[in-house]
Amino acid sequence: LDPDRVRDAASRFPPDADGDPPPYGTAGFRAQAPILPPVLLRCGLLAAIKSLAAGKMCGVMVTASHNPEEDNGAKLIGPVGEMMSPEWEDYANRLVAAGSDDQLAAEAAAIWRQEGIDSIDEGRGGPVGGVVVGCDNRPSAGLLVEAALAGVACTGVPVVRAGLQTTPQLHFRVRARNLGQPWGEADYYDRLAMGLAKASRDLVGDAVPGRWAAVGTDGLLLDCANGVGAAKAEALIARLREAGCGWRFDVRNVGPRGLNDRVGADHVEKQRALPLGFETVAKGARCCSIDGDADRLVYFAPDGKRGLTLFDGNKIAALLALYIKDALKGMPGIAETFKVGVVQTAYANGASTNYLKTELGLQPVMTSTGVKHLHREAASFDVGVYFEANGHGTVLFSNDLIAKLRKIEYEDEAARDLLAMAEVMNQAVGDALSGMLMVECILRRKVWGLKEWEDMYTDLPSRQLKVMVADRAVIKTTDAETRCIAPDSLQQGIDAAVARRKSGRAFARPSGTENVVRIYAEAASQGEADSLAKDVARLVH
Ligand code: NG1
Ligand code: ZN
Repeated sequence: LDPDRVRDAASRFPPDADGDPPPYGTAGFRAQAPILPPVLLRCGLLAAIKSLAAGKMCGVMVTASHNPEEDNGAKLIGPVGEMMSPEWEDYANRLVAAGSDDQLAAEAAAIWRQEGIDSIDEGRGGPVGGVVVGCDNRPSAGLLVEAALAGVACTGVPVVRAGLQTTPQLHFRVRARNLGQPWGEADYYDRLAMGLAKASRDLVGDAVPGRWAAVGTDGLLLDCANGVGAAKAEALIARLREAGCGWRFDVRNVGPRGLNDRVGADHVEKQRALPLGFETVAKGARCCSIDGDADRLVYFAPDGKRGLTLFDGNKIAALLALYIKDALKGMPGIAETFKVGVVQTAYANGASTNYLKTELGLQPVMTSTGVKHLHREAASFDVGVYFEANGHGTVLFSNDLIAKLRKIEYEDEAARDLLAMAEVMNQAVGDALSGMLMVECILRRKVWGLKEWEDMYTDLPSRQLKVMVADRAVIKTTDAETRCIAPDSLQQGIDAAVARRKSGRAFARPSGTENVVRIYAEAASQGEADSLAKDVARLVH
């Protein structure tokens, strides 16, 4: 690594003199866009080192997901399309904390040595790697992409501009390239369209299958949060049409203005409010929202009183898990050897956890918030379903299982269904467009309207609050963030408040993406859930 080239690149994107650099949070770096160019430079640099260490392509996605348009951020993508491991998050923090150009050159050189890049390269006869940089449609993207590219280029590692991409598309691309599979954007749409044709057993040919029309369901209204997912959803739908799919989609909130502003999955899930532009949609219509970078998906139906019925990540996970369980019933004798698991966080509604246990006989695994934790757990199963309540999730299939299914796919319909599901569901990361196709497919296959889906289980009333505090880091948690171990008497207070409510459950944790403490409460009635959340908020203050 040539320190002069690192210093040169860094001098073009100097850090802000005042203000601390942002820490690596739940899903990468996030902050107001003006302070981010030096952070993106460092992300590019780190992704380049990672790609050399692995001898594979890595990625940098410039996005702040569901956060306001003025914010931006970076998600780092490892060689199998995964999020960076904790060890590399530490490296990222070290580079971002390096204020001066000299400090940066020294830190980068230290990581380079620690990873033994020079000797790896000699062994391979020269550097192998590459970094692909993509972005969402925020106005600040241009400069931040340049900064990331400069960070890569100063290492000599080849860089690729992917332009506008959804986060899951970029993860898909990195993973597919490194696996030697078709990786272009068109290949992404092809895979989804072909997978859907198989998963739906050619139901795609019908606009509205007769039996299904009887449950009163029609096309899907899609709220794209005015984000990058709008154009990509349209491209996907065009590809579905080409493949003969007659399903109706009505794509709304297609931007370019108003990103995440009272629209999108986060708004719908957290505010339980209709997105802008859906005020006059008929009661009971099937709608879904994705977030600003299209890695979250929630479904909803207007209730006719300006409110809505929500189908959050847990409800989506329950539907997917039921479908998988049903498919496995079609392969007796073999299915018992497959390990099927569902991964949730403490934000999962207690009723969903209960449904998975009692109705599906699954024992959900609980992890800390953040998809990287859920993903890791899910990957330990043959079929691992994971979803955060906010709608981020997917279904992972082990290589071993895929190989077994391939052997029997010609004689076994259920094996074909599962293989098709593995094609539709993004195997790298949660993907709103993948999830949407799979949900649409399952509802049609089951001849289910929203009513049937809703009736799988009834959510316990819940409430989420955010509390501003001077220093959110004073709150420390354990047991997958369900219990506080600091400050001292906080957990005792929460326990006492919970004990005063019927079926109460509550916890508080510092956010990893915003300067707030998040409170979650659920109880037998909405009034009790609300007052429990307020009590906990008071304890946190
Ligand atoms: P924080 O801010 O750490 O709660 C939020 C979400 C996460 C995850 C990240 C990344 C909630 C309660 N938290 O994290 O699930 O999606 O953003 O986008 O929704
Ligand atoms: Zn997102």
